[in-house]
Amino acid sequence: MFGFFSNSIENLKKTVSKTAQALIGNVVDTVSEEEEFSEFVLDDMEDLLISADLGVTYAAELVDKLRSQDKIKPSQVKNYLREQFTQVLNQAGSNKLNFSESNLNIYFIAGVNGVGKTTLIGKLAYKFKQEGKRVLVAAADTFRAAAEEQLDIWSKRAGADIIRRDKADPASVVFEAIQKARNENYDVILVDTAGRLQNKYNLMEELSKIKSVIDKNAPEALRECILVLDANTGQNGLQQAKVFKDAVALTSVALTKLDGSAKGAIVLAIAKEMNLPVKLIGVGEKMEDLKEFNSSDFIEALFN
Ligand SMILES: Nc1nc2c(ncn2[C@@H]2O[C@H](COP(=O)(O)OP(=O)(O)O)[C@@H](O)[C@H]2O)c(=O)[nH]1
Ligand SMILES: [Mg+2]
Repeated sequence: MFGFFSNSIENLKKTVSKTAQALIGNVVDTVSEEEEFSEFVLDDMEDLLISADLGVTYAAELVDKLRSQDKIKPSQVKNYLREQFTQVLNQAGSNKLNFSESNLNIYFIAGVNGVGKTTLIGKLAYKFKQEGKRVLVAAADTFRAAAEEQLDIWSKRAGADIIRRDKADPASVVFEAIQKARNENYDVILVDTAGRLQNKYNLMEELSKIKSVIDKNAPEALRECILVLDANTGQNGLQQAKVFKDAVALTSVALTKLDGSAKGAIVLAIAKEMNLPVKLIGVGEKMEDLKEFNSSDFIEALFN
C-alpha cells in the first residue's frame, strides 16, 4: 500500500546530510586517527554527540561503553556508532504505519503549534486518496478559525472530505466524524488537533477527551496516535514528547522539516528515551513531501 512513497536512498542522503555530518562525520574526523580512547578523546566525542542533539544521557552512555573496554579502537568508531544506532532503532518497534484494510483507521495527530500537524494531515490525506481510500478529515483544532481554514484548503487539495464546526467542542467534532465515517463507509479519519502549549493543562485535557471519544466510540477501529515533532527543535522535541506521552497514549512519531535539518539525531534520541518509533518524515512543504521512515534506509543514508 505504500506505492506512494518513493524511498530513494539518494534523496534520503541529501535530506540527512547535515545530520550525518554533525552526528558521524565530526566524530569520525576527531576520533578515528587517535591511538586509543583517552579521556581527552572521549570527552571530545561526548561533546560532539551532545551538540548533534543526541541528548546528554545517551551521549554519555555511548562514550561510557567505549571507556570500559579495549576491543574497539578509535579507527572503528564509525562501525561502533552504526551498531549502536541500529540496535536502538530496532528496539523502538516497527516503523510501518498501521493500516487495516477491513476496518476504519483513525489517525490522531498531536503536537505543539507550528510543528506541521495540518500539513502532515494534508499529505496523509493525499497519500490515502492516491491509494483509492475514502478519507475524512476532522477539524478538531477549533480554537483558531484560521486553523480550520488552512485544513479546509489542504483537504480540498487532497480530495478528502472534512468535518468542521467553527468554535465547537473539539471532541464533539470527532464524535460527529466517527458517526459519518460509519454511516458512509470511510476508510480513514485524520484528526487535526490544537497545539497551544502556553496553556498546557487545558490542552492536555482537551486531547485526552478527544482520545477517549475515539476509544469509546470506535473501539474496533485501528487507532494510531501520532506525535508530530519539528526536526529542528532537537532536544526540545524530546521534552514535548514527554508531555504528550503523559496525556495520550502515543503510538508513533512523525518528524517534520527533516529537509535541511542538522538535528535529525532526534530520531535516535526519541527511540532511545521514549521507546517510540518514528514512522513518517516530512521532507518539504508540498503535498508529496512525505516519506515512510525506514530504519535501515536511515542508517544507510547516515553512514554511507
Ligand atoms: N520545510 C518543511 N516545512 C514544513 C514541513 N511540514 C510543515 N512545514 C511548514 O511548517 C509550517 C507550519 O505548519 P502547520 O502544518 O501549519 O503546523 P501546525 O501548527 O502544527 O498545524 C508551515 O509553513 C508548513 O509549510 C516539512 O516537512 N518541511
Ligand atoms: Mg494546524
